[in-house]
Amino acid sequence: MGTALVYHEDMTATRLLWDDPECEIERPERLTAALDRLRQRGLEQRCLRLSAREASKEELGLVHSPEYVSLVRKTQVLGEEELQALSGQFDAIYFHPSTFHCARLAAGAGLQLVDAVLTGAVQNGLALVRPPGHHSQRAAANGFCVFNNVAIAAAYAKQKHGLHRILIVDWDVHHGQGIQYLFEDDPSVLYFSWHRYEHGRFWPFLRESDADAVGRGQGLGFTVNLPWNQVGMGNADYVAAFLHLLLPLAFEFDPELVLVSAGFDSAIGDPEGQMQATPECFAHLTHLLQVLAGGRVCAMLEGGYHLESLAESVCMTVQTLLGDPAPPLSGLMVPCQSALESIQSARAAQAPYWKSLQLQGQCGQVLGCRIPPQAPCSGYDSELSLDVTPVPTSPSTHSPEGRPPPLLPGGPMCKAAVPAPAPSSLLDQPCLCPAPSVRTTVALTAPDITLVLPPDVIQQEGSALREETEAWARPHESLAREEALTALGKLLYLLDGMLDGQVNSGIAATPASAAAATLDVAIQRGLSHGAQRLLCVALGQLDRPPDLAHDGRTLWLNIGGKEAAALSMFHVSTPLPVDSTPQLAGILARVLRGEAPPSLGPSSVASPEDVQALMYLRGQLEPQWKMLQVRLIAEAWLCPGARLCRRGRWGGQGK
Ligand code: Q9C
Ligand code: ZN
Repeated sequence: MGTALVYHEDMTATRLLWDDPECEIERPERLTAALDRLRQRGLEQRCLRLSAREASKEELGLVHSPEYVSLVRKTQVLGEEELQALSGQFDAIYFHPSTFHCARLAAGAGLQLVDAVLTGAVQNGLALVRPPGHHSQRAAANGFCVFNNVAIAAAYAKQKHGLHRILIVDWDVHHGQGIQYLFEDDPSVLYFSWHRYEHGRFWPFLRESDADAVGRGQGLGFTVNLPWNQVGMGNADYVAAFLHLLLPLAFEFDPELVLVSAGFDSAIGDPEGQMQATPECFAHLTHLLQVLAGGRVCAMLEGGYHLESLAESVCMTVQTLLGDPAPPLSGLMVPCQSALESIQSARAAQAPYWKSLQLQGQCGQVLGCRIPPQAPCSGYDSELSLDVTPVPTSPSTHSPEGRPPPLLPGGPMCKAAVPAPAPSSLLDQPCLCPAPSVRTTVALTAPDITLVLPPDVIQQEGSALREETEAWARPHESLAREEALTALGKLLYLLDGMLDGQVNSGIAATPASAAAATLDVAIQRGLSHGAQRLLCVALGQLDRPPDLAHDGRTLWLNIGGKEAAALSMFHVSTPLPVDSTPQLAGILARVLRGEAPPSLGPSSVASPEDVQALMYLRGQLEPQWKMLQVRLIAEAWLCPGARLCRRGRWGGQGK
């Protein structure tokens, strides 16, 4: 459906006219650097370009007092000394004769973006604006922010478009206290912010930036603060914050629109943030938000002061909004202790207001699980994923930093990431892997499946050579039948297309009786033809268990399996109910093509048995899979359910 890019050159006009070390980082080049890089990457050209308009007095009045708007209007005619004097009345603010015009364009850009998304002209978009907005308050400029662009957009989406639930995700490294103040008693706006906090010793030094500020009155639980108490937070910490805190609440909230206060001072290299997340991380954060609100995501620039890091991160965000797959993340995906403490304290503060957190609070920990495994296993990055039953399929490839390169030349790996860049050059080596030209292919023509597919999915004509297919099929009795053999030939051809980087994803149908054998072949083929690691997700029960090599290269997840069991950290099954109707193939195809999944609706509570099964599995897997860890180790020792763990099948063996 498309991505809007809202911009106006006039927004480069406002700038600092006097000496002020605190404010000098907010400069016009921020916009030009981002835009130039978008052009250079061919990303700007792929967007629907919209010229920003000025927000009206009434629109600014949605969140600001008329007196404050008049005050800012008057700065247009002030001389430099008067501008400087007025600026001094606010914290970290400069005014320029063009500030009022720029700030009205910045707010107006957000409104245009919201209009474009909510009228269905585009699916999502980014407004490249300055001055930024999230620190600005009803009657005060603050922290380079004059009008609160994102807050105005939220109020406008409620008033003009009649929305009832808006999620604001503020990934800027500073606390958007302006947005918090404006919506703290409003349950229709869920505000999430992470920010450098250092126990209150970082700007803006507010008590109300801490995790225990959760909103007031009707808005209790609709302000979510995640204070980072150390600098150096990286990809794993950011992703953990999304997975363990933001997303559970966001799914339960079920927003109709997602607004992003997209500050990139939270990225590596930024002098303000001092954090370590690489630009690719913003592709993943964006991607994680795209599953919400039917994919209606409006991002608006806030901070970001390292021009190179900013430009790269903006590209990652836009590229993902456009539907390109997210590039691999560098580094081990292990959140640091301080990040876990912050996430846990925010979860504890929010737990009274959110069912999704209450469920996860239950526990089934094992004392034995606390012992570290022999091999330090931490992150698992699958390069290929197979999703099976009722129809097998697959997306996404990567070669993360520090991992061995693909076995075969010409594999799907991002060429720029091989060989792995030195840690210091993370920013100099943008991942230039082009998205494959074919996004989704249908390999097999089972008539009932073809029916539910989107019309523009490409039907695959090709098949692997007959002899080769027969050779792969030979060890498997269930693959002897002609029908199964034909299906296998098409699947092998699809796999090769993916491993060569020509096809991004695909769906193949196979006879149910041959499902397990087909998967065995697909896994073997994938691993012997260039994939380092492979994720296999099976929905429902197969005709027999898979034949896994247990070498850690295949991660097997059976949803809707017989029982909750972790046979190893690489072989997991849960008994959750699965819906495997033919329509599932249609939804799967749309999502693989990059469409947003349908909203899950107001959250229903999982059954106690399902929750128990999941908690049991989490207890089993947490010691090996560091990304599952949300509790502190000390806390887990005290956990009353800990005794359960002694029954863990392999939790206590790692000594
Ligand atoms: N070194 C935005 O990013 N100065 N505003 C902090 C601490 C103010 C940041 C000084 C930073 C304002 C939108
Ligand atoms: Zn900031």
